[in-house]
Amino acid sequence: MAESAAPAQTGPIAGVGTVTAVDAAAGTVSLDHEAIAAISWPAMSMQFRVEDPAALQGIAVGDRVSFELKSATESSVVTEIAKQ
Ligand SMILES: [Cu+2]
Repeated sequence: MAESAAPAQTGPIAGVGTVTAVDAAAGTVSLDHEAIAAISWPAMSMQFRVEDPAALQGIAVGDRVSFELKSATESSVVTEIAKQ
């Protein structure tokens, strides 16, 4: 266990989940994601904006994915998404 208090999460935040909807034209993806402890999120279904819609190439409904959120303050923005 670390001696110091945990610093605020400033960098990308990793998560995993399943794609429930994808709209490359709109640059959005909906994920049924697992809990993300770094930002105290329980598991839930929600829609994200994808920073670069090209990242959605090859991503389809039902895919199991790992993804990164931009930061704790921009947690609705996906910066990376990849099939597991
Ligand atoms: Cu969520």
